[in-house]
Amino acid sequence: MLGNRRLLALSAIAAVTVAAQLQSLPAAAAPPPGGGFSGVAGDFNGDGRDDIVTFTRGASADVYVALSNGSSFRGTGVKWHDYFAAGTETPLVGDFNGDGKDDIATFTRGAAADVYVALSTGSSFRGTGVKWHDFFAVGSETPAVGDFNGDGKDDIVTFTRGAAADVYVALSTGTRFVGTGWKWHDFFAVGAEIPAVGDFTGDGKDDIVTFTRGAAADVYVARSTGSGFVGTGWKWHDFFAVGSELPSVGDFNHDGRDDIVTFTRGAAADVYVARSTGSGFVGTGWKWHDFFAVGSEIPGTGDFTGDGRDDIVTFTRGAAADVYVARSTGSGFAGTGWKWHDFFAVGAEIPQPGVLW
Ligand SMILES: [Ca+2]
Ligand SMILES: [Ca+2]
Ligand SMILES: [Ca+2]
Ligand SMILES: [Ca+2]
Repeated sequence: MLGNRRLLALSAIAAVTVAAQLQSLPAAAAPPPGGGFSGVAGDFNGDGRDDIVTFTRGASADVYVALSNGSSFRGTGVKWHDYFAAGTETPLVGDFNGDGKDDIATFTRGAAADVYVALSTGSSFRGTGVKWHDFFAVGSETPAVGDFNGDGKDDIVTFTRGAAADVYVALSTGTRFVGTGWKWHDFFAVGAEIPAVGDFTGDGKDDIVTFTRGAAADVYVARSTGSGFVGTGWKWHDFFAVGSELPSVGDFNHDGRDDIVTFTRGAAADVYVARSTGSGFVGTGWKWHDFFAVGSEIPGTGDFTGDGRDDIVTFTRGAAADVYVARSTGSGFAGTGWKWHDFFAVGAEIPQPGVLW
């Protein structure tokens, strides 16, 4: 933790040369404090099935993709970019130019607060050093991705969290993100709460959610109007994602409204879902899987089978680097020990989708 704080402080000094900084970084360090990945999956070749990507970060900054064929992820060592998301940058996934193929973005954060995008060609990510915004997600803010104005092009959001709890958005034009200091909410995701993005109302514009976790385990939503997030203190669930569980988002029953999921991990490895009604999340203690994302594995969500219902994935990482999927039936996740890849997201690489905090 101390090491990470030191690295973050270093990254905040713009004068530090990239080369010197990279040499001081361990390959694939943990995300800096205040960062976070809410776990959005991408369909990189546009065939309707979500795929997986992993970022080595560090000095090599390689990006590998394995494509879903509906029953497994294919491809080992297929490099889609050879220098993206260096050091401890925060890489995320979204379709930023709206062509139906998901792309990648990386946020340097710190004092530079640059945002770079590489667009998917369907078989690689194109572009090195293409800056789409030069001041977004400053310091230790938490960036995320969603289509907040519903124009088919994914936009970016950043949460300051802490006491200010401000939320800023920059909209995609298809070639860059516009808007600096456009505050879409001034009190959301307070302190160390965990924010995420999803279309909870089902109107085509992505909304925001925040999980207090801990003993309260409250869940709040603010709805996008296309130019702001409205609603303060709209509690959509009062007991979900307890303690240090990892929450995420997906449309698990394919009704057009995003639902919420929480992974207990550890030895219990339970998975609970509460489904959106459009104005609240219903269901307490609805266990959709009783042994998934064990120990400290990295879980995520996506429609890997392409049937419109979001499924769940888990990455063991480390030396085994196994990837398991359980498929949504609309009322549960089916499959235990369905290995979809046996060597992906090795060591401490950052896979997406993957919820890391
Ligand atoms: Ca695909
Ligand atoms: Ca795209
Ligand atoms: Ca948009
Ligand atoms: Ca739903």
